[in-house]
Amino acid sequence: MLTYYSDDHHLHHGKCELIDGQLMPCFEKPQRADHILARVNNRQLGEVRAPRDFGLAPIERIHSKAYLEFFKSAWARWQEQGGKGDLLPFTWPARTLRRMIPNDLHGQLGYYSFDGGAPITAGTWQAAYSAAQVALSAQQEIANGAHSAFALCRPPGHHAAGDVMGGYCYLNNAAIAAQAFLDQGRKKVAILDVDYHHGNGTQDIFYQRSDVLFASIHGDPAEEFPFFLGYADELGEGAGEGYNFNYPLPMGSSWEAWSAALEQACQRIAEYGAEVVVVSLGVDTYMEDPISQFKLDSPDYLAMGRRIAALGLPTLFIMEGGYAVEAIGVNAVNVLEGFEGA
Ligand code: SP5
Ligand code: ZN
Repeated sequence: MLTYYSDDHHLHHGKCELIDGQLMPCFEKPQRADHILARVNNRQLGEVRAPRDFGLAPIERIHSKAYLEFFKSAWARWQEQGGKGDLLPFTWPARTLRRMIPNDLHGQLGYYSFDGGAPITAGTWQAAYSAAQVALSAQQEIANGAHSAFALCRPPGHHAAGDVMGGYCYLNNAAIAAQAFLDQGRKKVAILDVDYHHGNGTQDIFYQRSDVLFASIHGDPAEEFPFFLGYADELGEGAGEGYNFNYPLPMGSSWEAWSAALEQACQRIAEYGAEVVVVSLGVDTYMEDPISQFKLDSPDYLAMGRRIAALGLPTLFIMEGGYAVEAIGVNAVNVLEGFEGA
């Protein structure tokens, strides 16, 4: 399987995030992608290529121009103000407040985000832009006839909606790739989100559409981030009704419960008649993940890949979360090797 990867992800390295009342070093750090790349090479999964540049147009199919303009220019505005640390939001337009777009940089940052987990640093835009190009390059590989491809994206994307960042995510790489398939003539794309957290951004983007089926297996949002989306009764609306499926699982779930949900999700995808599958590949379901509460073990990821392969569909893997840095390469590449029949 071909891997697409850009060193530009190193340009994004947030300093800290608020965890349990303490400022901790960001869990979403550059070593994550470095470990996955090392494992890809180690296992000789296949060639590793730098992305092509497809420009902004395919990104603008998912994200609003205003949001992209804000994100792209935010760091420079912060520098003009003499900003020192990372750019982080601290006020959001929650219930009781108006959804204004204020003039102030931090006011706008609150408007365009849903949590304080997506710091903007000097290189964040370039890193996120390149991650989207990595996804688009791998997408192109499949459009050209490959049965599978791996987009080693960092930063991840599934929490980002059309004009909202958060949860370590800025540009929704999976959504951008899914839309590219449709724009090239495919009619039905399935997104299977196996990250520990609900892919709220992806769900929101396609919630009213039937050309993308979204299925997500994740920690029950009643107990886990992102808390405010990802419940089982969210089935899509309007034309999208019946094309959104959430499988929230209890804290502590292991492969037995997780694989039963995967089975259901795969059956939905097969019934739908998807032509291609985009997998939002997070491996924060791992038993030793520092911020998550599932109990998958490394061999389970081989079985995960085998079940996805049994769909018999062209499959684009897009890297999302996973914070047990030492094991992240083994676990992510196990899914790919399982898919390939190792
Ligand atoms: C892409 C992705 O996986 N994003 C996840 C963002 C999660 N942010 C919230 C983290 C909250 C962690 N709480 C951990 C408590 C440990 N005691
Ligand atoms: Zn996650």
